[in-house]
Order: sequence, then C-alpha cells, then structure tokens
Amino acid sequence: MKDLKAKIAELKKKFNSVSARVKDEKSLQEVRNTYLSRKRGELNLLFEEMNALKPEKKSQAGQMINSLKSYIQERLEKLKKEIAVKERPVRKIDLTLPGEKGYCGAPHPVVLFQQEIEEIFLSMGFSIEEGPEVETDYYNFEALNFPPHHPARDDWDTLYITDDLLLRTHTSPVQIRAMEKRKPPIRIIVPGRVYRRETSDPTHLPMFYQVEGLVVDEGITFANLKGTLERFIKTLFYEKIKIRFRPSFFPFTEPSAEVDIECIVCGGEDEKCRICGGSGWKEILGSGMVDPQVLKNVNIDPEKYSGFAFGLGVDRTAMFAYQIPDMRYFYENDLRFIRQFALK
Ligand code: FA5
Repeated sequence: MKDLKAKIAELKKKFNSVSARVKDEKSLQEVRNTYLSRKRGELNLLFEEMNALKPEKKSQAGQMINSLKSYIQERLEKLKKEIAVKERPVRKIDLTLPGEKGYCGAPHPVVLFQQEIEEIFLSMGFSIEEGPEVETDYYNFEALNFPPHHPARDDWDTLYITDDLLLRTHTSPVQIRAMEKRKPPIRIIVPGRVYRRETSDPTHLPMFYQVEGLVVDEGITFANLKGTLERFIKTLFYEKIKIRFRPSFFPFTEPSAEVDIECIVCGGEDEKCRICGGSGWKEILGSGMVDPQVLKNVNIDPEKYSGFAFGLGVDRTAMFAYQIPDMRYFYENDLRFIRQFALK
C-alpha cells in the first residue's frame, strides 16, 4: 500500500512536468495516451496493481487512483481548451485596403413610380384595390361590353390559357369585380401587371403595369373626369404641362378619350425626337365615362348613377418622366441602370 501511495505521488509529479510542456493538439494526445490509454496507460497499470491488494485495502487504493485520474482528466480538458484558443485562425486585417461594401437592394424604378402615382390618388381620396392576373373571358371582355367575337377584342392581343382563362390584358376587369362587391359611391385605383401578345420595342412591352381608376356616384360628369386627370398629371409632372384629351373608343366607356401630354423632352421642336417621334405629344392613358351597359351588367342603376374610368400605362409614363429612350431598359436587369433611380 505504501508503495502504491508513493507511485501515485510520483506519477502525479511526472504528469505535472510532462503536461506543462504540452503546446499543441499532438503533444496533448501523446500525454493522454501515456496516462489514460485503456491498454497501456499508466493509470490502468495502477488499477491492475490495485487488484493484487487485499480486499480491505482495495477501496482506499481505488479512491486514490480515481482521484488522480480525475485530476489528470480535468487538467487535460483545460489544456485542450487553451490549445483550441491558441490555434484558432487569426484573420489578418489589412487596414490600408478599401472596406467591403454590403449589398443593399432598392425598389425597381417602375415600382417607385407606381408608388408616386398611388400617393397622388390616395391624397385625392381614392383607395387601392387589387385583382387577379389570370382572368376569365367574362371579366376581361364580356362584362366590359365586348360581346364574343367583337372586333374590338383584337385591339388587345390576348394570351389565352384555356378558351375561358387568359392573362388579363388590362386592369379594367377589376372595375367589374369592385362594382360587384360594393355599391356606389366608389372611388378606387387598381395598380397591377397586365400582359399582351406583343413583341417588345422601345415603347411596347408584352408585360407592363397599368393603374386603373374608377369613380361611380350620383351626378358624376365628364368634367369630374377631366378635372381629376388634369390635377393628377400636373401633380405628377409639373403645373404648366400641356394636356390634350383626344376622342377615342373603348367598348366599356362612352364617350371615351385618350390623354396625351406634351413631349417634355423636345416640346415638339425635334422632328427626330426618340420619345415623341416629332409629334410633340405622348399618349399616357385611356379614359371615358363608364358605359351604362357596364353599370347594368353589375346591377347598378345607370339612371341614378354615373361614373368615369381611366387606365394609365405606368411603364410608358415612367419612361417619359425619366426621359428614357427605350422602355426595355426597365427589364434588362442592368443594375447600373436600375440603381440610378434608387439614389434619387
Ligand atoms: C386600355 O388598356 C384600357 N383598359 C384603358 C381604359 C381604362 C380606357 C378605363 C377607358 C377606361 P390601352 O390599350 O390604350 O387601354 O392601354 C392603356 C395604356 O397602357 C396606354 O395609354 C399605354 O400607356 C399603356 N400601354 C398599352 N400598351 C402597352 C404596351 N404594349 N407596353 C407598355 N405600355 C402599354
């Protein structure tokens, strides 16, 4: 027993001096093997010796060996943590290099422009309504007074999904959905995407944004339509901008008018102007008084109520406002182009 005690003391001393020299993962593992290995580890040899002792001495010896074992384990654990901290890779920082700039996204210019439009109408007491992009023939055409096979349907080059389902060609179907849902007074705008089977060119896209407007109440006249649109356009562009109402045709409005604004790029002075083609005018929207037949289609009495509606091309107007010669730039995903607008 005395022998064993001396051996334990000796082993502890040896362990302390060996472990003090441990400096990396490899030397730590070597020390662990020397003392704790199951086969030839020093501690196991001690346990084997203990087995040769008389039973009454065994428990005391066991306690002494176990306490040395815990001591060694704790010390090794501590060393392991110290080595892990020491060996952690250090990121070298070169303070002379320019900093890394984080990527920051920004709203798309067409979205920004749409928000400007929304704010003007919200300030005029309109509320915002939405509708589905996949529409039925009924809402996109029939309820808007386009009977089946009516030639006016050809003006909207339509992408059909089935005979009855299509990608909406304008935001006007939401007029019908809104009037089905609630009775006048109605004063809404409907921003959203529309689709047409068109080849893109500088002023045409197969997918673009419109903002529809609809006002229905007692005593609404063309003067309300004109006043509202003039106020809107002057707020969006500038107070003195020239505006022109040109007679037009839409099956769902009567009378109808397309609205042009003066070319803010050349003012009609440049025959070769890429924006207006020298005409001095640019069409931005279609409008008109809601056809009484459309009101009847949604069970609103046209004798009592009247209304006006309009549909503005957001991309087309944005192109004009920002003086961009080609609308396709909006969708080419060139960040150098897109980001200029976010900075404004
Ligand atoms: C319509 O879509 C009608 N729904 C507008 C309307 C609403 C009339 C309510 C009366 C009452 P139009 O097809 O003209 O009309 O389109 C309206 C606007 O969308 C145009 O003035 C133009 O600014 C824009 N637009 C039309 N086609 C394209 C296109 N291919 N690419 C980009 N913008 C377009």
